[in-house]
Amino acid sequence: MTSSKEYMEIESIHGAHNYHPISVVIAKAKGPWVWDVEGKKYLDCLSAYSAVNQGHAHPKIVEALKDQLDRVALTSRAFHNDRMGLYLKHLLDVCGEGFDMALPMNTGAEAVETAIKMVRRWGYEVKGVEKDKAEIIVCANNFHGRTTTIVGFSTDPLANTNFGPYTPGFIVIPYNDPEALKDAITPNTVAFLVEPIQGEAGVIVPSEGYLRKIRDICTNNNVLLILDEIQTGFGRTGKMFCHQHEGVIPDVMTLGKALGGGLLPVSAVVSRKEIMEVFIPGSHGSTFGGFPLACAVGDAALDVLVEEKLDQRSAELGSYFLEGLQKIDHSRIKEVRGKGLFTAVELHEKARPYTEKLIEEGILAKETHDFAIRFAPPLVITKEEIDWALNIITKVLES
Ligand code: IF1
Repeated sequence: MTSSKEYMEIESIHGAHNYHPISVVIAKAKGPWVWDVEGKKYLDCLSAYSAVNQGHAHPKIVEALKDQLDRVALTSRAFHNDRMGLYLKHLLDVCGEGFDMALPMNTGAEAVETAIKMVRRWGYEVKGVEKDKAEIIVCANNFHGRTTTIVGFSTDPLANTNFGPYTPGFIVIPYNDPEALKDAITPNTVAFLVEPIQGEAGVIVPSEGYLRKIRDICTNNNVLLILDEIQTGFGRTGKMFCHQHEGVIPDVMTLGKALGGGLLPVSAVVSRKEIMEVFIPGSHGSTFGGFPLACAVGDAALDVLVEEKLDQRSAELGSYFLEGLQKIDHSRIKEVRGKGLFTAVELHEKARPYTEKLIEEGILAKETHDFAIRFAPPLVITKEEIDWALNIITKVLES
């Protein structure tokens, strides 16, 4: 048998060094648990950055994938397939009021790129912005993906250094600052692209009322509001979508991660018909976007979220978990924050030694931006498992 160390060595020789993973080699996973090559068991508190909300290898989603494999996996969009229409209808039902058309893609970054193309076209063809003058407002410390256009408006040097020249037409404002949005809007502004909670920035929860304020500002200025719910969507924050906490509806929403049920990259943009209809045949697409296998998995992933009420579970267990984290008593803790099962503990010191200790103790968690540790377990986690985790987290952070 090959050891974890050997797997890491061979990966390091042959794989590009665009990551510095924590030294755990995962070989198996089920529900909220994963096992390494040596058979050691860990509680997954990252959930593949919220792509595994339904838990690893959920039987219903695995079965849907296997069934579809026996029928047809891939058709391309040159032909229709018998899964896509029903799947998109299902997705829109789950998205609720305000969304009546969807465009399927694969990765989150592709969904964001799709949204960018769509609102630019809307700007020229509906709003009447002069050719090539469209502006999209984004926030500092955003994370929307890794394409050249998207990293061009990132403010993180790790993500964007020496990848220029960058795509023009993006204006950066501070997060959680409605006045800055007002000031940045010009007649050429077509959209405001923002995360309802900033994930990569360290689970930054904006002030109560922020989403309502930016919704109003966008509406009053004929600017489209694009919410990137790729990480916050599908129950992670205690509602099916994070914007539902404030009862607002974006014009455009990007979705991904948990839409693939932890099995496949499945993403989508949802919006209203009059906006989505700027796409005509030939203007956008993807070889795999909307492929039958993804639709089958997406359907089952949505079923599991709804049937198991994972949004409610996230709300209830999330408050419980957050309370537990807030009870941890040590001066090294600067702040504990979160919504639903999307939480982070920010320290006054570097977090890496603590994530390493947590891993020794059987909890997979990852630090973000040096000082914060993100805790975002699969939403199928039980209260008993949370108690077990809180015990260990408390011990490690108070040591
Ligand atoms: C990596 C971060 C999380 C996202 C939002 C779009 C995308 C993401 C709000 C793009 C992706 C992932 C990417 C992944 C790590 C992870 C991440 F730390 F990088 F920022 F979750 F916090 N919008 N986030 O969070 O989706 O194209 O990756 O499917 O790059 O290692 P994608």
